Amino acid sequence: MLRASCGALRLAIAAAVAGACGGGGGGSADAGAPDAVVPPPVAPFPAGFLWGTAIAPYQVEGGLHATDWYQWETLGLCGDCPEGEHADDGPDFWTHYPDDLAAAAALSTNAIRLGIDWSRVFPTAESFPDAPDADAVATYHDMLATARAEGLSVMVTLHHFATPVWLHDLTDLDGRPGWVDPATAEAFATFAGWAAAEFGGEVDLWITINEPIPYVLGGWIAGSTPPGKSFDIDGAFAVLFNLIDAHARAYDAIHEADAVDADGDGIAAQVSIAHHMRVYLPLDPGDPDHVRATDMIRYLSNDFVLNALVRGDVDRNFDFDADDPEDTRASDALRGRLDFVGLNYYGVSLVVPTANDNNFPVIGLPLQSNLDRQGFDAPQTDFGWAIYPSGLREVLDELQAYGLPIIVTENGLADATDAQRPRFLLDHLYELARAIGDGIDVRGYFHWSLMDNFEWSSGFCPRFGLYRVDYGDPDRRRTAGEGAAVYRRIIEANAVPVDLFADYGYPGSETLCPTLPL
Ligand code: IFM
Repeated sequence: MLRASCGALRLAIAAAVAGACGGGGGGSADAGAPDAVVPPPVAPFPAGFLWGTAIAPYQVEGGLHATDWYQWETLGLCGDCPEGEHADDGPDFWTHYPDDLAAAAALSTNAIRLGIDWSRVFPTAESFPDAPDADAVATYHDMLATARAEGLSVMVTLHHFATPVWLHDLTDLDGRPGWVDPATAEAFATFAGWAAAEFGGEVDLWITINEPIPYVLGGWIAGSTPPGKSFDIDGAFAVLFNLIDAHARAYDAIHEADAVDADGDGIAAQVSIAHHMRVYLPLDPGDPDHVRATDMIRYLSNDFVLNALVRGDVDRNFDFDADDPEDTRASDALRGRLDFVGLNYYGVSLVVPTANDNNFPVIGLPLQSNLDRQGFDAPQTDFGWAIYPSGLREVLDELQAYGLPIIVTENGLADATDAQRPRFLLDHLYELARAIGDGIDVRGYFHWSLMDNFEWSSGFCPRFGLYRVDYGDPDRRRTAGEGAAVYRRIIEANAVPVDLFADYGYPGSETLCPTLPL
């Protein structure tokens, strides 16, 4: 069993946060200059490639008061949240969705990833599962119909961080403990089956759970998201195993309930998770402890959930295999439960090792912020994240071990001025096109995000949108940035026009948003 010190881990997280709050954006000295030399042309994207944007209910809809996240924000439970910034004051997609979906289509996209919020359709325990809120259901139907009328195939997410308060009540965690309770996994499968039966005629692409690993790390290790537990190791692994189980059950429920081929491609439903993967690099590659810590984090973060849902392997003693008596090997209840891999890719983390004196299997921690202070030379976003396009290819290569098609379900950056987004898009989509040219089966790309939105415990400072939202305007006016124009040019060419590289570089970020660990 590998061991780590909670004290040391806390210190490392504190260091990451302190680093994040102290420095400016920017990057290497010449990072703002466009390349003098344009890269060689790269093969076009395949016909039928899905070009999309992504959003999530709690971050854009407003009014989701029957969630743990609403409690987190409004009951003063989030110590680090920016004062006075609430999801309710966000872009109000719930009202503006007809215009927003038209704006998505105006980018020439042919797909959108959005969510159907569990608490919106089932606001109370009593309503679940037989008495959904009729108005909410009708609005979601209209949203889907509007998207399709705009020429957008819809990918629906069923759990994107927010959980109904009747399952996860931050004021009564003993009574309603949420995802630490296997009953929540069962309830989620019921919800997924209900959603597939209700909306399957309009939807073929389903994401059950968004980013299981960041969800666990934020809520039960870093304490930066509900329920705000710090280094609750037992809780973290209980939640992780329940999320894996929940996906597998939901996968079966969706396939059973959704028999309608909405887009006419012969397949009624394709189901996955949105899996966050990063590149992890040792802070000191010459130190075996750093390398070992990095391998463990990469394994837990990138591989663990996929091993379970593709192969049925759960390595319960964290020794890099599923061969031991306590492990689960080739479980029929888990394996084969991904039709594709939904990949959320945002970049790179350096890893520092920590002492091993408790039962936490991670022997190091990723330091995401201000990587330049650790000798890492890359431009940074407003959120302090290093821009690392080649890492997209690295994680795509890692995914080849699973033999599944891939859809990039999220990729993007916080960039309030839209100065970096054009080049970010060019660089990441160039990597993607090259990967496809080299034979990697990538079927689509969804940019995070369609419009600026509520970035969880970091509030509104990080602006991820292709459309800028004016939060000072009662109508939340949207304005397309330069990134939107470049994204549209790429989509319309169905290729990366390499001449654009000469026009865009990475100017230093002018806005610095406070970041959270992980
Ligand atoms: O905004 C989030 C999203 O909810 C999940 N993936 C990462 C995004 C940017 O942090």
